[in-house]
Amino acid sequence: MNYNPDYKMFNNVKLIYKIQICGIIFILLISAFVNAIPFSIINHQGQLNDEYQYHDYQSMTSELWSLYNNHTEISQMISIGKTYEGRSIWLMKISDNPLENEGEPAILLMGAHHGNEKPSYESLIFFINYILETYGLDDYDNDGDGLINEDMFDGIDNDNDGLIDEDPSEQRLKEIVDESEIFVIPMVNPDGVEYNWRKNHAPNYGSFGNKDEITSYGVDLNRNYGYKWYLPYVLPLSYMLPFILNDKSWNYRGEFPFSENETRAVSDFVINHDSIKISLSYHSYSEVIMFPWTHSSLDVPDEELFVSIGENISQINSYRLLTHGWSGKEYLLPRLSGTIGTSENWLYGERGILSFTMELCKERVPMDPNVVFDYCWKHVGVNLYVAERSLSI
Ligand SMILES: [Ca+2]
Ligand SMILES: [Ca+2]
Ligand SMILES: [Ca+2]
Ligand SMILES: [Ca+2]
Ligand SMILES: [Zn+2]
Repeated sequence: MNYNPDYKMFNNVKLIYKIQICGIIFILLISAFVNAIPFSIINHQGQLNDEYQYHDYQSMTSELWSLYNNHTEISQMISIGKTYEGRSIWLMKISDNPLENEGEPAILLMGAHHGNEKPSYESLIFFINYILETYGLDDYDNDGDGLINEDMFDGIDNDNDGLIDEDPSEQRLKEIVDESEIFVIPMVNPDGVEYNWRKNHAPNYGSFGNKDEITSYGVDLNRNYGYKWYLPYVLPLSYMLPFILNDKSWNYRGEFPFSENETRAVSDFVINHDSIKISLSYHSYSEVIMFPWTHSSLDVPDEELFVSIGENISQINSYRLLTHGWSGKEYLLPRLSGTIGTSENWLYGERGILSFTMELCKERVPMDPNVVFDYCWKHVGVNLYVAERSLSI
């Protein structure tokens, strides 16, 4: 094993015992959930009229432990660090031989850099659930139409029955899991999730850390990654300086690059795992797919590769691939309006990882269960596609 000391594999036997008892209840709930989902999505029956119940940090943690305990042959729970308020930032590794570092092509999936963007982690919890519960099953007829695997994950209605991707291949899923390593951090910012707000919840002592008393709380973690971090001082107007430099702003980027526990936890993990080829960082909302640079309208060196992967993702989830800024005019505004300190910029600029921003949904937190199932299901397909694509990079 090659993890640095921060990455503690949890081995508290007592706790695991307790969780196993809770786990029995959870397993019943989860299996009902998982089995019900594909059909409710596929049939669009809309029988669940109640508002969807999103996870919180505690229910996610319990569920991940329970899933891990039931699938230790292909998963590993790792704490990559702790938040200011002491919550573990959980990473689920999914692959065969999970305790070994096999150096297989890897992908990194992240949610909740912004704590109030609930779909970003919900879709990843769903994904973990689906993969762990499906792995190793024989090919089966998911939609009960008598045909097996007639409509795979590709965003296309392969059998022309009006339903999209309703019966994917279980064998293909197993092959992808066996050949790659899938790292999932559903909640990068658990403190933000707890407070249901965008930033983390570490205290600020003035925008430049020069005050004696707490002036506000929280840093926008997706402005805190250290790539070309000082650029705004050269071109201040393009980079929303008043917002990123003000500790009370929702976009406050912190005192210095990687000043926050959460961004350090992610970057330490990435630096120690150089087999990561592609990353998807989930946010909500607006149904778009973006990629670097976020600070510039220049093409990236791997522009064609980004566009080709982005177009395939777009085929699966029907989101718009944003290649040249919000203005719709090439080079008028940089992608993301000149955003400094994003994980995408750092992952690609420093680590060479093909990093995408995924903006889920048409609203920040949809409450209609059918809408939730729909974006969750689509992005199982997206995540599997990306894992498979990483094998040939
Ligand atoms: Ca079928
Ligand atoms: Ca199937
Ligand atoms: Ca179909
Ligand atoms: Ca299909
Ligand atoms: Zn966001």
